[in-house]
Formats: sequence, C-alpha cells, structure tokens
Amino acid sequence: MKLVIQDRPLFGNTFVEKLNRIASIGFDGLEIDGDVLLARLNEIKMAIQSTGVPITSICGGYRGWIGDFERENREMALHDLEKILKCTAEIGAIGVVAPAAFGIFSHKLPPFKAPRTSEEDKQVLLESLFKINRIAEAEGTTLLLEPLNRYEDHMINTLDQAAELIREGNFHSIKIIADFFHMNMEEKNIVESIHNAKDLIWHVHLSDSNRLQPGLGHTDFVSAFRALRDIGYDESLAIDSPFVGDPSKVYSECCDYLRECLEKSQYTKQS
Ligand code: LER
Repeated sequence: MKLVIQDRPLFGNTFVEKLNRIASIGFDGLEIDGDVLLARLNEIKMAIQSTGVPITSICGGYRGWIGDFERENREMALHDLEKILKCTAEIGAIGVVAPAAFGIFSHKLPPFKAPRTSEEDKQVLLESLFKINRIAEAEGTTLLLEPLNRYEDHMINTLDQAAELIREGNFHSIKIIADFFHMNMEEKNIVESIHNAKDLIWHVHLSDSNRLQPGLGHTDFVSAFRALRDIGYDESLAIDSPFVGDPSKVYSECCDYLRECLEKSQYTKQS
C-alpha cells in the first residue's frame, strides 16, 4: 500500500523537486493530471528514474466527459484519454481516474429534468466504456471509473453502480476508484460497499467528510482502512483534498495522521 498525494505547486517546479519533496514529507508517490503527463512526459520519466519515487496514478486532464450529453464532447474525452492512457502505461502508473461526468447535471438541483433518460445514460456509458476498455487493454493499463456524489454527477454515484456497468460490459481493463468523500455521502455503509466491490477496487481517493484533508472531519478512516486490508487492497491511498492551515506543517501532519489510522487498522505498509 502506498500513501500518495496529488501534485501541488508548492512541491516544486521540476518533477525531481516534486518527487523528492513529497518523499521527504513521508509520502510514497504522487498523483498528477493527464494534461501535465502529456506535456512533460520525458521529464517525468527521468524524474521517476532518478528519484526512485513513483507517479502512481493519473487524474483528469482531458476535455469533455465519457458520459457527456454531446457526442462531440464524448469523442473528445475518448481522444484525449487514449493519449493519456498510453503515457500512463509508459510510466507504470496504475491507471487514469475518470467519472461518468462532472458538473453537467444533478437530479437534485434545478432544472431537475435531465436531457436523457437513465436508460439512455446507461447506453452512452456502455458505448464509451467499451471503447476505452479496448484502448486500456491494448496499452496494458486501466481506466479507473469514479462514482461521484449526486450533486456532481447524476449517472454513477455508488461503487455498486460502477461495478454493475463494468460487470455488464465484461470490461476487464476498467476498474473502480473508491473516493471517501463521495462514499461518505452516497454509500449506505462504506465497509459493506468496499467488501461488495472488492475485486474491482484498484484505486482510492482520500478526503475527510467535509472535503478537507484527512483529520479535519468525521470520517472513520480506521474502519474503512480495515475493510480495505480485509479485501487485500494493496494499491494507493491518494489524498485528493484541498489543504487548509500552515503549508509548512499540514502535509506532514496529515501524513502522520493517516499512518496512525493505518496502524490502528492493522494495515501494514508494503511497498
Ligand atoms: C471530483 O469531486 C472528484 O472527486 C474528482 O476526482 C473528479 O475526477
């Protein structure tokens, strides 16, 4: 298991600086955006090699959404994701995080009426995932499908909904990223949901219940980590929250807090 942090400008300008900085704080790896990966691929490859610190995962950095209402935007997402997946495989990161869509519609907010039916949503998603699965399989990497909360996406809100689509399409190169912030809002019971999706969880995002850095809300990280340990999860736990507080202290404090939770859950660190 690796404790990972998403990139921040304060970690440095070059990737050597960034990777050395996060390792000195206590993190095991870095998560970066897809567009940055494309723009700085050679520098990134050399930095991973010279520092020995991995870039474990890629998040976003493409145009459109795989479940966009407009076909043109879906095609744009697939076009960009193909390039990002290829580079993801080249640097040995586990995959690319992508939700069905982000911020295009919510059943819980005005105008309340979606431009597509749920059945149409499903067909669109199956069509996009079918294409991405083929690309990811050819490149030897994965698309990490992310359920978001109901205010950010109307199509996939729970691990179970993501698992159902993946199983229906028999998509071997599409897995699930479990995000603690969204799970806090959408899952009936986080521990049970982790167990139910156990074979499909390949990545995890950490934020506390209020979207701030772990330690500042009321999420029960210990029992959730215990569930991840029980299903044999051995990939990254990547912090994707904004941080508040003194930047010279908060990253190491959060790292210490999470390591303490991991210890309490008896989740031993393996690299
Ligand atoms: C948005 O809330 C989020 O969690 C991102 O990872 C979307 O890709």
